[in-house]
Amino acid sequence: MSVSDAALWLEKLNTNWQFRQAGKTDWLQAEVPGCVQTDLLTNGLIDDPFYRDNEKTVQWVDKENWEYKLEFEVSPELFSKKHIELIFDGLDTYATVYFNGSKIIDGNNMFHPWQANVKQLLKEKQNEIHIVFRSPINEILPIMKKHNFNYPAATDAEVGTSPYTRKAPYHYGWDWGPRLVTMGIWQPVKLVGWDNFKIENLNIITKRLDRVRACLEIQLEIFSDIEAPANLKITGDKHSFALKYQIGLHKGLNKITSDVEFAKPQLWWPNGYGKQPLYTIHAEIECEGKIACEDKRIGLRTLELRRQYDDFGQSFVFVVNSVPIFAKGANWIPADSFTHRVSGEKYRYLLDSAVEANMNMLRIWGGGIYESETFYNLCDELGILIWQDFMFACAMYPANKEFLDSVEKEATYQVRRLRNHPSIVLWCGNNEIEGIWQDSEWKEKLPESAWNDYVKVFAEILPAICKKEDPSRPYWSSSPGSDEGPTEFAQNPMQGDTHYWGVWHGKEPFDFYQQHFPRFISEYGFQSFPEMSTIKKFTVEEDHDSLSTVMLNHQKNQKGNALIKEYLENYYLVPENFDDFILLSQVQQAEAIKIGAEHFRRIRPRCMGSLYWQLNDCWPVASWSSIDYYGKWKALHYYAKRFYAPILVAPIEEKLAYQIFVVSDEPRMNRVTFDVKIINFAGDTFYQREKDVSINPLSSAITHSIIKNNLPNNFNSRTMFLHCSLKKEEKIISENYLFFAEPAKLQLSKPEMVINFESDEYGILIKLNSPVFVHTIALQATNLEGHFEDNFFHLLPNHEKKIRFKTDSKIMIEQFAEKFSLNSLNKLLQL
Ligand code: BMA
Repeated sequence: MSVSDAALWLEKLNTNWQFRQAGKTDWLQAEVPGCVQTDLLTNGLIDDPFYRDNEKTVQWVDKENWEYKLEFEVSPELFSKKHIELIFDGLDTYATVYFNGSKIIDGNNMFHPWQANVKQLLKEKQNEIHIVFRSPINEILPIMKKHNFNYPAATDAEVGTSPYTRKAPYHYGWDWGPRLVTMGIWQPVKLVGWDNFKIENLNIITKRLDRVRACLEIQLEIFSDIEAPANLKITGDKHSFALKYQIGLHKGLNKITSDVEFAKPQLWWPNGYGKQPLYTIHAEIECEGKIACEDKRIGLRTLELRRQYDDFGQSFVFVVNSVPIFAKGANWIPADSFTHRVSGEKYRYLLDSAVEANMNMLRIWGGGIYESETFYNLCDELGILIWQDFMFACAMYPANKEFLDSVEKEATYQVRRLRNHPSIVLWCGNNEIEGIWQDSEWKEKLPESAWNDYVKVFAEILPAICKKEDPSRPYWSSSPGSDEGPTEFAQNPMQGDTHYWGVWHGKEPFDFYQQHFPRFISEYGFQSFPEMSTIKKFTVEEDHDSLSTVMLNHQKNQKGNALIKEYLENYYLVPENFDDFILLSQVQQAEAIKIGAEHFRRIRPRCMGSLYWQLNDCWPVASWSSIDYYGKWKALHYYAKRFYAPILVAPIEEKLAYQIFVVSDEPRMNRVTFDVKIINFAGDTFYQREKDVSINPLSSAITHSIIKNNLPNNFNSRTMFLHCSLKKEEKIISENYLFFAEPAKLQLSKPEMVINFESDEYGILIKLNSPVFVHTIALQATNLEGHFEDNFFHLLPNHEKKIRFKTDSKIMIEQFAEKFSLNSLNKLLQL
């Protein structure tokens, strides 16, 4: 299509912006997309809020007003268009926009675009956009004063203004996040010019689908200011279909629907169940010599949230293409306090890491942001299912007309934007509000109207929008929740999803996970510190104490560091050395979550989902994450790769026996060789069985039992352990351990390790061997770019283990050996 044919002309306005403190300072360079805090940082006007306890020194920023301006000219092509719109994809948040001196926008919600018709105001040269961002705190304080009660926000770290503002809740502080209340142009800005008509929307609905045939409904919305005949072309790639016909455009919104059918559609599957083929649907309209087009990428799958009555209550399982999927994954929070800094590479790295850990679902938690297109596109490509919360969390929200209108606009925009992503499988109203309402003093302290306000947003407006704009997906009012709409008991093990925090917040022992039988667990978690290389990035030597001001500022769960210590005292010991303490905190976290995750998988189909809290961090901090802010995998992430393996061998101690379960998420039958041993740390075998077994598809079953009474007389719980493995075609596909006593009670020998290095085209190969059992080996390569393919594993006596350190940079063995170090529980637990 040539330039003059295009009905639409777009010019980006993301460069040459300037900013200043309202009316006060000189104009300085600004970045768009961006925010005041990062602009101040780049201009050297504040210190890095992530460093030490600088967060405290930047709290003044959100109490001030800020101005942004841009002077620009436009091309003759744009200038000549009949209609010209200025579009801000996102303004954070209270923003008044002036265009060549005229006020055009009064923004109050960061979660949907703001746009204005600027045709009459635009000049070819010397245009100016001027925006005043008002402090989101000062904006709300007078409103709060007027009311006889305030809507509570459980995690707002300051005055509690957050529920009144449609802005990412975590900006106001969270129990893993700093309080950095941003302001600014957080999404791209553009001018869009068009003549005669433009495509407003392209939406594809799967009406019927199986392996034989796909029936789709294509919905196209065209806005036109002329009445004329037009040629329409809609095509799908992969030889699926092509439609061509004439329509008559009328003035206003033209809604066109077409049904298409084609044979042998390629089905889209979650990770682990098949491939993720994606179809691109292309719509093109030609009228009076002008052309407008739009593409949409979709995946073909059926979806059902199956809630059937059964022996345990009511199921809660996502069924994709008729296969019930055990959801394995974690909760996703924004990957930065300043989300414009999250690059495509960072999204890719984090989502690839999720796939490497055998995950197939992430929950986009409601205290953050609706994620970027890049994020959802990657999830579509990788087969990661998305549980999508709306952005409301741990607070009660007002429901006056202005607020409800704003929510309605936000939700309509987001549902329309995201509904064609096959990865998204659920719309959920909010995070934990129903649960907190029931369990806290809110119920007593707040007037009844506060609950009625809740009902308006989460039981009326949001479900109505979902039903209208996207009837293909289920709506769930709150997580945890026990029914579609508000319920009396949010947490119900018989139905719905649950959050279980007895382990950690409730100080319960790890094995209490095994006393819980949820239908779907969408949160459970345990904290640890990020690794030393990360800690060193925000500290100086004198901060290296868990009680130092700086370490406490990077721990937002008030009792967090004390809890980590308390659990270490119970299961391990509290090392005096800071580095060891940090490392052991990671081992402890990994072991805790492993106990939970394996239990939830063993009890399938009663439980059909395990999403631990949380995958990632928004800054360097002690938290529940399995990957830290700098992308470093904690011990938990290596563990997740094992406990989320498609086929898992998972032993458990019962009263009279050790039961060894095999859990399979594979939709096909498998033949494997099962092996179990009880051996001591020196390698002597006391019990062994090996057998070939068939594993049913999508199943969990006991494969072997060892009756305690049949154990040898010289059984010793402190020097022996159980090892089990599954082999397929001579390759170990899952292996696991069961210890008969807490780690601190085990009589582990001093490690005597033989370590050899070899280099190959992928990096360095490390070969480990030991005459005695080595419990939880932690490998480290200080200051080297690259990562270990495996880490935080056990080493069986006299069994060589090879691990590769993968790196792109050329490195000599001697250089590597110098930077390489190794730790283990054998060393850490020696008193
Ligand atoms: C959960 C989440 C978050 C919180 C986490 C850890 O319930 O929903 O609100 O960060 O607990 O306390």
